[in-house]
Amino acid sequence: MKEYVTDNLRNVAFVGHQGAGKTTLVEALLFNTSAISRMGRVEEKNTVSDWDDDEKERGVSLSTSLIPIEFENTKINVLDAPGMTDFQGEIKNAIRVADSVIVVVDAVAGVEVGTELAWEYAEAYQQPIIVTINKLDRENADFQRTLDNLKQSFPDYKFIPVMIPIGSQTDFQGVINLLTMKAYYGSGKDRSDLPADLQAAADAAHTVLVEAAAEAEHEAAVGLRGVEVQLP
Ligand SMILES: Nc1nc2c(ncn2[C@@H]2O[C@H](COP(=O)(O)OP(=O)(O)O)[C@@H](O)[C@H]2O)c(=O)[nH]1
Ligand SMILES: [Mg+2]
Repeated sequence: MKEYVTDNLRNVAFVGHQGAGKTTLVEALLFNTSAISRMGRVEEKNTVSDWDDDEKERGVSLSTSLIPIEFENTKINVLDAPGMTDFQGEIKNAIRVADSVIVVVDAVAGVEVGTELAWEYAEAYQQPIIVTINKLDRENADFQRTLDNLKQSFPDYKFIPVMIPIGSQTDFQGVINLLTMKAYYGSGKDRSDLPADLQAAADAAHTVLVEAAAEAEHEAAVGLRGVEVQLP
């Protein structure tokens, strides 16, 4: 792997409740950046991140794996942390050493104990948080319900979608990126125009995103931070 200068290095912790899909997401990122030619599956005990025999046996992550991913001249050191609350130390340390945190949430189960625990640590270390709502292809998955659940669970935070789903459950087809205002289907490599029936919803969500970015920029400019927290 080539050498990267600090400006092109990112350390990102993947956290969330056990089974939300963190390890599978890391596998998909490795596949979509061509680091691997075939996507492994947790059930097949052949993912890159769950390399430990105990992890393969139990089908869960037991310790934090460090997975380098290269994307657009940037090296992203992904810290795939366990989700089980037994491994709080691993979760806390992954969050402490990261630059930002991705909280993975299951769109069927919504916010779970492991989600709250990871959020607490991310807040304590004042980490920027990105939420990935996962498993939208599963029965009973609901993007809006999960978003509302997040807002209720973490009222001090603003949740602004950057992508919205196309279809849901068995009809889940892909996502609309509200930055590029393009649709991405399947593995997401190919982009296309928005489906006509989602144009209005995408325009409205795009406006909310642009306004939130402008507001955040304004807040940053006037130096207001809002919530003060005590480290545990
Ligand atoms: N249907 C569906 N299953 C998923 C998805 N992501 C993960 N899974 C399954 O959910 C289970 C837990 O996934 P895993 O990546 O180990 O979750 P982790 O504990 O958060 O690392 C595995 O059986 C995965 O195959 C998804 O987007 N859709
Ligand atoms: Mg895992």
